[in-house]
Amino acid sequence: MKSRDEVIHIQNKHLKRQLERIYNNSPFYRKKMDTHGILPGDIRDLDDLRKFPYTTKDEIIAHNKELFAVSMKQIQRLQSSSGTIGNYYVAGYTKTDLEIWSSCVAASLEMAGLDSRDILQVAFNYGLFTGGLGFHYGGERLGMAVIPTSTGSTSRQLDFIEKFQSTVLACTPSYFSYLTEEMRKRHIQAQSLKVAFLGAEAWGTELRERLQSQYNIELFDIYGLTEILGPGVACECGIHDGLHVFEEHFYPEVVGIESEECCAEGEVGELVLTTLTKEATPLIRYKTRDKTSITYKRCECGRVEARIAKITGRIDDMLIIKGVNIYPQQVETILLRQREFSSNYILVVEREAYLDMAKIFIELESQFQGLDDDKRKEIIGITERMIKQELYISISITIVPEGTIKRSDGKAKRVIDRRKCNA
Ligand code: DLL
Repeated sequence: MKSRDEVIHIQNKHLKRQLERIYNNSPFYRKKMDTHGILPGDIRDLDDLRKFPYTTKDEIIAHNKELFAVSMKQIQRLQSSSGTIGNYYVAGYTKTDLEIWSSCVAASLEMAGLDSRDILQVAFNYGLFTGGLGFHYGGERLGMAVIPTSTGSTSRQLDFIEKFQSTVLACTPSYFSYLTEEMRKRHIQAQSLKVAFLGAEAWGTELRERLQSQYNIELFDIYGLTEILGPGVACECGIHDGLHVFEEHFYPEVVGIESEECCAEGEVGELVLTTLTKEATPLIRYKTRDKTSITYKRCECGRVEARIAKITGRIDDMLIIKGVNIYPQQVETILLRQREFSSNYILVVEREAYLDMAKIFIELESQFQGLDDDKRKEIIGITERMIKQELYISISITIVPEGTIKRSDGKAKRVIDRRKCNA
């Protein structure tokens, strides 16, 4: 394993080459650097990088094609983030970019102790979304048998696990919750499954504890985004104390959400990423809008790479209800403290007579469907009080029959903000 100094040395070397590349080949960055009077040689190392202006999502969507630092002839793949026409970002990959991507995903799988004897079932969507193909090539690179079940068709998904004894599942946490719910209902043991990689949306430690206590499956959090790569920017090791960033390829910073100043180690802010080796669509100091903190302490596993804390949501997802700022993830954390509540819920915000009203509709876990009215009232009361005490807002909770909340095989939609429609 490398020392911290070696990692920084490699990063500085890559950064130098990256700045030359973008100045010479990316019209977007050439213009940005000229506007700010920056030449590649002005930034000698990572400390100097603070002089470089941030890159935002709005900018890269507006100047998507000018951002490319290679011609279409050198492109081997395009992937894209979701979004309506005119509001999504397309990332390009050269042959080298694809090799680096699969090596990052393969390294993530290895961190979980997996190898070529494992069978990886990829239940992320295949297509423009990076989850499916990202895991697919990462698994193949490690020599695993890869089953591209993609999303949907839950019966077939479970059938494959049973028939072909998949040992690893990769999907969103909400789809994993749904699959385990179905396994329980259908009395499927799925004993071959030993590891699941969950990512593409935020999920808390409460969900991990709940799922791991029911199934003997070790859950690994994997993070990534289309703009930077796809899955494999950072991943947990077996210690599960933060996600190791693949720092040879991505330089992470955490900056104040309002101040945009660099945060101290451990302080929560916005994650900013620089791609150090990406050839086709390089990004410098990209503001991800994801909330986390960073530590450079050596992990108990021995690795020295920086670790980011579990992402606690997107800054854009922040809701202002009656003037109070809350993140959906904070609500979920409180809900899941009651073991009777399932992770199938929806938070509805609306405006009634000029007042914001927030309501939660939630299902009970299957084994608690028979809960009597008194007990239902009790857990509702406890949870409503906790929300009031911790988030300073009143949210009413209603328990709905099992199956009412729409299940998701991709990123789940947990919030309906009707105020936006009425505005
Ligand atoms: O979600 C890439 C991915 C696929 C990551 C599969 C992990 C597994 P996008 O669709 O571009 O790419 O969405 C990126 O999803 O900025 C975060 O807000 C969120 N996100 C991704 N991974 C995590 C995670 C993929 N582990 C956006 N925890 C990011 C929390 C995550 N949020």
